Amino acid sequence: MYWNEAKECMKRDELEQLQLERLQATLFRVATHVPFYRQKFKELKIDPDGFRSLDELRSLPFTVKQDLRDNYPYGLFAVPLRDVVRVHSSSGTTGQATVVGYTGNDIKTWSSLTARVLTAAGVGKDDVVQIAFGYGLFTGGFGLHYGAELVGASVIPISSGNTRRQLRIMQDFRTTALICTPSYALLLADTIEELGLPLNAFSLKYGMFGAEPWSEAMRREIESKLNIIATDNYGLSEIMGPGVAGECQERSGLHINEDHFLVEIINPDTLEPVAPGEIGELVITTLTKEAFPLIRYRTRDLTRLIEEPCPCGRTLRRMERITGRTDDMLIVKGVNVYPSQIENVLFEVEGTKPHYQIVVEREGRVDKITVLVEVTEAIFFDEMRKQREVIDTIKNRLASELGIGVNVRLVEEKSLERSEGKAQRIIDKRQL
Ligand code: DLL
Repeated sequence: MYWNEAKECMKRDELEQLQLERLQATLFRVATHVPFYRQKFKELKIDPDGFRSLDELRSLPFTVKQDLRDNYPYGLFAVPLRDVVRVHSSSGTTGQATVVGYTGNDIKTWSSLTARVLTAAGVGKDDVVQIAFGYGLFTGGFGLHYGAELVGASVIPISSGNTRRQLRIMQDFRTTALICTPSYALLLADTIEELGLPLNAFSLKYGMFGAEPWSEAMRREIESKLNIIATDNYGLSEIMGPGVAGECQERSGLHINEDHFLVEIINPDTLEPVAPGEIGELVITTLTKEAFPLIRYRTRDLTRLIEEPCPCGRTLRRMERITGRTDDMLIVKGVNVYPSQIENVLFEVEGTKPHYQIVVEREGRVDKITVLVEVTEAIFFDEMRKQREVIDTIKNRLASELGIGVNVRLVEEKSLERSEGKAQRIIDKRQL
């Protein structure tokens, strides 16, 4: 099932022609209306009218998060505020908040793109969709809400939090599709178990999860605990919010809405493109945004492109699930460590639960990582010898995966803080 077959299954050369035309229009738009880009183009002697091929993309300047902060709040908008009908903002936990805006057309485009992602995940007009993403300045709730209405589903805009109420409504309203972060889906699943609610009291069929990194093992756990098909979807507020990319039911990579977003994968150190199929930083140029177009935005998210065709028939290229962020990377004793590497090891060890935290501390001049991981009651209350075995297994596997020693602490089930939105996996005490 497609939402827009003509666009989702375009021939490559036609898609590239469309991308080029849309890129030309976007360059004209930013050069005319955004002083920041006008200035940059002038410095780099770029003639926005002289753009003839997508290969020339590499001559364009990058845009980074700091540029958004420097132009807070409305400096990068390409339309007057009078034409803006919606504003969203990022939380600003790692610095000054950033603000993004949408025209009426942008909202229509956004709705149609989240409708695509919903349709690819299996959600349609017969579904009852419970949106447990926050509604507000965060783009998750509203972004998927409009798409879900567009596909004709019955939408429950419950927003995040209040887990028991979520479950009651999920039962009573016969929710068939759950939309939230993967960590919140697990919390809901665990709470169902804890309350002893029978799974057949629920009507769930699909789960659409995103907004934070997760792993294949976590998908398996959620799918079996909730008896659903769980798909991954990706987006970021700077670019639009959800709707940038999403998995189809093949569940092997996220189709990028390439007719609206031009993607590149670069080496974050050299800023050069990586070889095809290699992992690097995802860079996105918006092709149709009116209020807030961005050129070569460095997402800091790490992924790789999958060139092989997908059995679902969509020709939109896929990207692999996000494996981390360049700024998530911990450098410990000179070694690069990504939380996803640790998560993968933890999940392979019998008796661990999908809840963990990585604490980084500095003792003197030496960095120390401690991984806290929840284990089943049986292990937690088992003899010391058994616990030691589990710890040693994890330590050895982490040492061979990461190349450095890591401390491991087993903690009791439910002792690590749960999140109703994005889970916080890293506690870096070095910054305190
Ligand atoms: O999280 C938008 C969104 C809402 C996407 C709902 C999907 C569903 P931000 O709050 O700006 O926007 O955070 C964007 O979250 O750069 C990634 O690092 C991370 N992220 C988003 N989706 C995924 C995903 C929304 N599927 C940042 N897998 C991005 C891994 C994700 N990381």
